[in-house]
Amino acid sequence: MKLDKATVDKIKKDFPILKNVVYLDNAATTQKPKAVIKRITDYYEKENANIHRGVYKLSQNATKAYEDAHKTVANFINATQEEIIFTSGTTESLNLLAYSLQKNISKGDEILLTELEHHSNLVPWQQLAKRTGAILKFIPIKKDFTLDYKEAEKLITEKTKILSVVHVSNATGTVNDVEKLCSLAKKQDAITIIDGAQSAPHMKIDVKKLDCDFFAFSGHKLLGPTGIGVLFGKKELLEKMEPFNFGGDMIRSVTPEKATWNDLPWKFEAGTPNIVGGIALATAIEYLNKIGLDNIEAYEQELRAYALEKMKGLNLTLFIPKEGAGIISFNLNKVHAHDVASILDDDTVCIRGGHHCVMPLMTKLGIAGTSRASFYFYNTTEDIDTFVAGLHKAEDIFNGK
Ligand code: C6P
Repeated sequence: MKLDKATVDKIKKDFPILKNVVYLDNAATTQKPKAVIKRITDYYEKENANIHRGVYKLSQNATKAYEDAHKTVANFINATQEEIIFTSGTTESLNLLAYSLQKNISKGDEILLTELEHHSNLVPWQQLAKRTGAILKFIPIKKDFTLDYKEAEKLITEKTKILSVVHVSNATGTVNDVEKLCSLAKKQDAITIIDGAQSAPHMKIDVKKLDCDFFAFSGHKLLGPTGIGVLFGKKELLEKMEPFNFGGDMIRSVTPEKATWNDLPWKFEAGTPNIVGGIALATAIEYLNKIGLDNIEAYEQELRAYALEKMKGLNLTLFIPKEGAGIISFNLNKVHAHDVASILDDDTVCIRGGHHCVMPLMTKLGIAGTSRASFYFYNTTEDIDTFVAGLHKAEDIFNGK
């Protein structure tokens, strides 16, 4: 579906909340279309039952819908159903890995990240390093906010046991060449992990093409509900890994002394899962598929170019690469990021101001935080006009006009 003005205007009507706000904080979370909201209410009104337990029809239908949701997610990223674990979000997916991969890590082993990592792909590895004596290393960024791939080549050595990298930076919009990094890491037999929180909602993901071992993303950043996320893992690795949570659905058999584990992916989904979250996530993905991820990516590039052109008259510093995703991080030179966000809020424009959960990156850049506008396919050039008008207003207020 080509995203021209008439189409986007029509799409916008699918999102009830967008009647009330200009929403440009899509990197934080996205708004939900009526189809997703309806799927949640329909489930609770007509279909609610626990899964993998009941012999009655209601439970069997819920089980089928939940299992089918795994298939929908698998097709979305070119994986198989057993390789898709539902978690509560990217953060939990990465924490699961940092626990379950612990047996692969010994003192002195290296875990390689980048300087662009979100805290969710940094702190779990800091904790793993603390537990095991492993060493964290970081691929640096250059002045243009892109990764230094020459340094990456030097940093990936036989000591590298895990490479865990962000695909698209939530702070700068930098799109990392994760395929290249994974291929370099594979030559050293390292485990490769991609934090896809900011890529899966905005570009076509093919885990076979990326050839990564693991890929994590969140449902709420791609039209789905909060509290549901995904961990893709290659089957042969998931089979060898120990579960992270124990009890309920992940069990095959139990004696007073020991237990054995269920098949994939249920081995990693302990307890009663977020059933409705998984089912509504599938509805969100079906909605995205109708539009097409390639169309979404291309349209967001148009919005980015339009916004950057419009922002030219402002006195600001940009913290983005020349080419990047639909995320614009900037500081109005005289106005604190929180003040920018508050002034825009007066005109019902939602953007984020702050450190964006990437404090080490902010420290490296010598700033406390940035203002950040992040786009999705339901945004329009009119949204950007309102946003830029708000920025002029903020500048005028702080210039005493
Ligand atoms: N970034 C933002 O405003 P969760 O919270 O688990 O759904 O996602 C965590 C996460 C992991 N990696 C990246 C690259 C992310 O951007 C995020 C979430 C939000 O930028 C909230 S801080």
